[in-house]
Amino acid sequence: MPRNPGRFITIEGIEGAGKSTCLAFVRDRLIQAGRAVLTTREPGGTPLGEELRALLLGHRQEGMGEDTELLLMFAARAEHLAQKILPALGQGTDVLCDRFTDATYAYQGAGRGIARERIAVMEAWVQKGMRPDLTLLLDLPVEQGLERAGRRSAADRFESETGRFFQAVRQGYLELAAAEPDRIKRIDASLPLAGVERQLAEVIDDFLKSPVSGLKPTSP
Ligand code: Z5A
Repeated sequence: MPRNPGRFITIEGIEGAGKSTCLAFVRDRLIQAGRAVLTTREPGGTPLGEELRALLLGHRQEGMGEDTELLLMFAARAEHLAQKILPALGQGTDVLCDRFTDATYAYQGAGRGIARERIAVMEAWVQKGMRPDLTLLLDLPVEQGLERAGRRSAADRFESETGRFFQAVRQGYLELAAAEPDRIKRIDASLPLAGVERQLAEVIDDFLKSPVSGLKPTSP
């Protein structure tokens, strides 16, 4: 008998929202529920994807054009899907990914100003209708996210963007969540960690009660 496909869960949010911190909590919650889980990230997740990530985030490519940036994000994603995400889902393993295509709509779309329709063309081409089953959007005021992120190491090419850029990215994420409330769950990430984890636990537990949906088609 064929196995149920794994579930594809993504975590999104602006800089310093707490994605890496929360990824471990969500992974542990899924494992406690008896799920096999693969964690990964974008851009990256494969040897080629990690090389593309270094190009995308590094300061050596400061003048990178926005179309180039968009195409490299999707090139990394195509590799990631083929080499890692789809094989794992096919074996019944849940895939928990730090960022995916919602980040492209938020950063390259709302942030850089690339038209949504152009991103949708790339999404359809690379993903062929495949989308996350659940997306956890860690939302908090930009100043708070930047303050948290500022406690860490030197800023990469994205982290060096202005507060205005991140305001546009946050707004972009909130619009995505408003358009797809069933898939994208907004988590108030401004709270202390225990409060964030409480919300995550509730959403994950509800999600696990729902029937396995497999790979969701892209909405028209
Ligand atoms: N990008 C893109 O443009 N287009 C795309 O399609 C994709 C990505 C896929 C790399 O992503 C960049 O790629 C990203 C967008 C772009 N650039 N930016 N910005 P990334 O995910 O690797 O980079 P990031 O946003 O900088 O994520 P991060 O550095 O991993 O931050 P985070 O995971 O959201 O936060 P954190 O490391 O878990 O937490 C930050 C600090 O806050 C840390 O000290 C924690 O201990 C603390 N923290 C976390 N939660 C809390 C709470 N609740 N209270 C208090 N303190 C907390």
